[in-house]
Amino acid sequence: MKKILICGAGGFIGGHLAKKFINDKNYQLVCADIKPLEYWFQTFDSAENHCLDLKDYNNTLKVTKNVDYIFNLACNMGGMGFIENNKAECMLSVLINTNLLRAAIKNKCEKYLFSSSACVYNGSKQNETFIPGLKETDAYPAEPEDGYGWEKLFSERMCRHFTEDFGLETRVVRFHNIYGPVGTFDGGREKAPAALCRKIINAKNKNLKKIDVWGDGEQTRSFLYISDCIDGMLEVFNSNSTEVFNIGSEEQVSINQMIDTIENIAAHKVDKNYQLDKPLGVRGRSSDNSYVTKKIGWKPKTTLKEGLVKTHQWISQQISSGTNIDKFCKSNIEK
Ligand code: NAD
Ligand code: GDC
Repeated sequence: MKKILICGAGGFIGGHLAKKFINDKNYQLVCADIKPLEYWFQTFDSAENHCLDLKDYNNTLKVTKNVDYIFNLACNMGGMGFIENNKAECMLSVLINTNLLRAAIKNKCEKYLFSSSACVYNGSKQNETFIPGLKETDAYPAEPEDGYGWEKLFSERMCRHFTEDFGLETRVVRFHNIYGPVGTFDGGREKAPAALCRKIINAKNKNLKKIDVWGDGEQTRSFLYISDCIDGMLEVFNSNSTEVFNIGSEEQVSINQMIDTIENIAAHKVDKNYQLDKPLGVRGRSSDNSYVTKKIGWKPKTTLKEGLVKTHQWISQQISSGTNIDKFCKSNIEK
């Protein structure tokens, strides 16, 4: 039986990963997150749950004891509304990865995965809409997103050097805008798919005909559904390659096109109030999956429409029930 540690298990991707492992008798699951348990998006009583700050080395030593596999999904992050306004906070997440790597060596852990981001990609390659998909090599020459992107790129390289110098098996995945149910959809950390679902649901519920949209709506992205994210991460983890791989979608759309799709799902048309002073991020971004498909054999299965139907339905249920709104909308990580 292997012992697995999920760091950031109280979050969106970590919660779905924990759910994937919790009923597998081959694994003993340890979950760690800085949030109090009642704020975890998904909790499992049969897991060993720790509420602690992984920026602290002693805490990383504690949770990695006798652990075989580590998935580091812990990071103080969010959508553009968060990372553009909390650059230092985002960079402090480097302490999580650094201390987890040190603890992994100390506790002789077998394998370590780091969740990087498409925010490492060179900004000058993302100045147009509908750009060619970004290949893994497009991270250099380095010009990542300010703050958050630099931390991710630095931490990628730290993983590589811990493999080269200390022999730790590391895996690195570069996630491109992941969305789906059981994640943040309000409060400032939400990303565009959840934010726009929420705005259209609220407009329909209040019979409003207009929503606020950040930017001119022509900016483009690709969005990967959570189940594809989990599958891709595990295929990279179980591979024998220590290279960095895109885990993203190649279905590039404009924000306006995504809004059209959500309007059709919600059966509610809205006008858009374009707010050009809001955090915009890059002009265009999408993943090129040719390398990860060739080397690992993974590619996404879920179309944006299919994923948005499930995401819209779940957010709609949260809003109408009102039960767990705080859990999914209050960013309760202390500064
Ligand atoms: P999330 O915010 O839902 O989950 C991250 C979790 O880490 C949170 O529950 C938070 O409480 C926890 N955390 C933060 N600081 C901590 C600390 N010091 N100690 C312990 N726990 C701490 O984010 P997510 O969407 O699940 O992302 C998971 C990982 O994937 C992160 O590393 C993120 O940067 C990366 N990523 C996500 C996306 C995406 O679109 N969701 C895209 C690119 C990269
Ligand atoms: O926040 P995000 O999903 O992050 O924004 C995508 C685009 O949608 C931006 O241009 C944003 O201005 C626009 N947008 C329009 N309306 C809204 O109401 C809204 N809310 C939000 N949030 N956006 C809106 C992300 C990072 C992640 C991660 C991924 C990796 O950048 O925030 O931390 O690293 O990239 O791909 P995005 O895609 O710019």
